[in-house]
Amino acid sequence: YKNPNTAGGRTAMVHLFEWPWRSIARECEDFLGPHSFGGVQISPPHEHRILYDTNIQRPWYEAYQPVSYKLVSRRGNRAEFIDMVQRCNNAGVRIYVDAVVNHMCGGDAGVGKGYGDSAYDTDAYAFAEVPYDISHFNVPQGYEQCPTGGPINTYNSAQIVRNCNLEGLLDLDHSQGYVRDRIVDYFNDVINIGVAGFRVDASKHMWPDNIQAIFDMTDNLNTAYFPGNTRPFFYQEVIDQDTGEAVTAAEYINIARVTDFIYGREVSETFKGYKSLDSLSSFGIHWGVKISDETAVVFIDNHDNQRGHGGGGNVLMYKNQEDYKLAIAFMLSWPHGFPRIMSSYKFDQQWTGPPADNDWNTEEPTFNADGSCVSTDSYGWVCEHRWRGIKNMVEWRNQAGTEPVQNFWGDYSRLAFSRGNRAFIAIGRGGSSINERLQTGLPSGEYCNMAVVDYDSSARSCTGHSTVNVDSSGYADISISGNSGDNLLFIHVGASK
Ligand code: QV4
Ligand code: CA
Repeated sequence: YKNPNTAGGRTAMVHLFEWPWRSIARECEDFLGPHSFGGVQISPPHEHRILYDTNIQRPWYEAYQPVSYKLVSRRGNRAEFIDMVQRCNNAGVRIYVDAVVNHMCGGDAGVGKGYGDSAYDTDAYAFAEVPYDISHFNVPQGYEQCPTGGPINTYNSAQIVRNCNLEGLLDLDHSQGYVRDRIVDYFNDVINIGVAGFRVDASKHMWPDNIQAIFDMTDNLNTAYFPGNTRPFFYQEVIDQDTGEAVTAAEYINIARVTDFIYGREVSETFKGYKSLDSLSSFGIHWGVKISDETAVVFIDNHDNQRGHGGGGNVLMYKNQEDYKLAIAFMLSWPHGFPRIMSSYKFDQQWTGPPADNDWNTEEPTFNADGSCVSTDSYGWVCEHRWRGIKNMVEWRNQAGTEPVQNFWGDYSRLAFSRGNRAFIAIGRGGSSINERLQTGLPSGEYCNMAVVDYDSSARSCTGHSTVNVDSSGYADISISGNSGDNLLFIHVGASK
């Protein structure tokens, strides 16, 4: 379950948070496929509750309140979902589903209908379309099942964390074969459509044995796109920041991959200047990061902690543009974990939903001539994955492959290294310039500095003037000013003149 099942050695994914399915299909064809992105984490595709009031309007987090497993959501219907999966797979880009199966919607919902018209009654714990009834939930089974009688009010008890309601969301009992079967039916439905894997939301709030049993009952991936007997990719959302909680990531690492929340915090703090950049030379499992290379999904920020919750605090995000770009570039350069790039929309309140018209139809991203997404200072899609320093680092990582870190050089605010003889990167933070003759590890040649130019592979030329000349012994003059826009330099064997 740990293999991301990417096509052709691709090594990174992007979370297109709240993007509609039709926009993702187009992005796979026009951008992600051509730029060698491995996959997309999509927002939850299942039917969800519709939340609205005049203060929070239509918050993004209604998506995390399931009403049924029908494929109809704010982001698109079943036909659009199928079309997206097909077109992305055909572009060599995998789809990973954000699966919310720990719970159904909040107990405050009452009687109503979900986005796809399916009825629910949370007082009766009834979800007609699945169907679930009161016997399938933990809290109604009494204090022996959920000792608080309702909410998760402490993270010091595994039983409370796993059998009580997270934020008032009605908690399912996964020890029951019936409940497992309904979840497996949902997983198999999207597997048969052609998805490659799943982010398993709130895994911390499910018992590892139950998760294992559910994963083991899933079908192999669709042979229209994947080799026979390919297992789905699973990565479990477990927030473990080493604070002594009852539930730890270690309980999940033998099952499938796990999201590493220490990684992003440590890299963010380093690029904010709390630690020296050259201390990153030992970054990874020996540095305090707890989850190993082949088990971690790594990221700098996610849709929760960029809003200050879900493990919150101290991570860089798009609002810290330059330091953030460098942190993402470092993540993509470093051989540890399967990296996920966050692609956001601008927000001021934590509940703000995606860019939308007056009827809450999500707006499709549109693009400027330079490929960036159209937005104003406070509104619109950010599209971090289209920033040149980020999109070209995805290709850099693919080119670096499994080569090790070599030729590490650095000090408090600068670093440079190569990945074997295939790729080289240099970073100068906070105005720290680099003017050094450094060993790049690369064969001699004239390489395009992909941090500031693009590469035209058919013409074998850079679409700008920034190049690096590597001599026959691998040395080159490396020069950056360290100021915004000129704080990053990277070259690889796939882009030389
Ligand atoms: C309200 C009241 C409660 C009351 C409840 C029921 O505030 O006191 O008990 O009604 O009457 C929202 C609201 C919350 C609201 C609840 C139910 O914030 O106030 O309760 O819904 O209506 C997202 C948001 C949550 C949101 C949830 C459902 O972040 O705020 O809750 O969606 O809409 C932990 C977990 C981790 C989790 C993280 C946020 O270990 O697993 O918290 N992260 C994932 C997702 C996250 C998502 C969920 C889990 C839930 O990444 O985005 O929560 O699926 O760290
Ligand atoms: Ca639970």
